[in-house]
Amino acid sequence: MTPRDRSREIWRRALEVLVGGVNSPVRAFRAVGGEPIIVERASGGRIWDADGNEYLDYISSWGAMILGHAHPAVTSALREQAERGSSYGVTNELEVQLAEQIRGALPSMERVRFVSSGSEAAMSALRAARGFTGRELVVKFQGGYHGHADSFLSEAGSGLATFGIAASAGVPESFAALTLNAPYNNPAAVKEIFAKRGKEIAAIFVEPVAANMGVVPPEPGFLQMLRDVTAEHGSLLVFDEVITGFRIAWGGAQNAVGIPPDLTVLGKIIGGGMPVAAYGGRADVMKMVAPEGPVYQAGTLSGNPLAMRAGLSTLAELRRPGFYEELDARAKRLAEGLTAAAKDAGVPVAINRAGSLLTVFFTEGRVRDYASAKHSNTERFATFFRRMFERGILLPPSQFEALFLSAAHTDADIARTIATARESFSGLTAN
Ligand code: HOZ
Repeated sequence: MTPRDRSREIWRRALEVLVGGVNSPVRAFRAVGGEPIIVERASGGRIWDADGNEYLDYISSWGAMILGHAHPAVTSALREQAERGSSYGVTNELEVQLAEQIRGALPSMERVRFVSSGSEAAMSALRAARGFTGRELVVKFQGGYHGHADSFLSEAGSGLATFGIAASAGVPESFAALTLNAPYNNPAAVKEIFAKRGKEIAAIFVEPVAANMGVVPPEPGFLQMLRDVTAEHGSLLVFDEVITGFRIAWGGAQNAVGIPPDLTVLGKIIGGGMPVAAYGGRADVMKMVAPEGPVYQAGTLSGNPLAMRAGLSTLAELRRPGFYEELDARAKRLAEGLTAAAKDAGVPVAINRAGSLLTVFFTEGRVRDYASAKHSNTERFATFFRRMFERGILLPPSQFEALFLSAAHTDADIARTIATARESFSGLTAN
């Protein structure tokens, strides 16, 4: 590692001009201490800071870069499209093609609407659910994260979990009262909420594999129970697949579990690194959205042609036979290696994995919901993070996020990560 002088100088300027030095809070590294990485460039599974230091990157743009950075197919598609115009503000065939690809992969998405971020997609899906049902309440899960719209900012995961923000300021109390939180993987709690207020509930929003309190897979029967209870009460089931879409399987987690939601929220991978998200689902529900219906939602850059090209070229790579099997096999090796390394060092950890998503929780017990995730020793996590970082491995800078493997991470990268973790676990319980 060369001294991070230039990075430090840029960070100092960032603090003067950007809020907290960043454009999204989790980038500030506050939960792990030290100054954050300032990126100069990225390629494959690697990222370089402003001082030329190289890191193996397991943030992968929070999952968007499943092919790795600057994949040649995506880069050349972007280059070609840039010559043809970067924004039209009117309809283009690329939007139709990407929607067709998505519907082909996720048949529950009978109609699709593209937007520019996962937050926008989740917010819009909730508005459509409220418009369709004529109901106001939404049920979400403690530690779940559906972006930063007002309705989703209580007991939320991701940055709120990282910074210990129980509920965001600035959300009117009357809005917050419309959101009901249940513990993840707890069917009895959900049934109780529905028994009391089922007729008022527009929708349940759930990550089919929770990945914003760290990775917490659903227990057998949990998602089916959500499907059943929403159907029984005339509410909608909304799967937030911003992280799991096209990651857990071709299409998303709903294909892996065989449970079709009424609406789906997608983001990250479908944009191939460009700002794209989508919501969609049952045609009768999506018919509520303007111009077909009275639920208004719009966007100048929605369906942006550069973003559509990046998404189309990414999905084409994911269709390669064996893509998910190979990625999962490497993630399994990584999880097994980390488990063994922690055990040998006498560090109690719970490692949760779903496909190529994984989290090393620094806790003794099983992690099956937000309460158990919060038992983690976050100081120990921070020390582990810093040791890995100093040795050239960039992990997500929070205990409550997923590590994202990409297809660009090689077997040698996995072996190096495990060996580095072995060094970093050593003596950790002394902290
Ligand atoms: N939604 C991302 C994963 N939790 C975090 C990205 C961000 O907040 O910047």
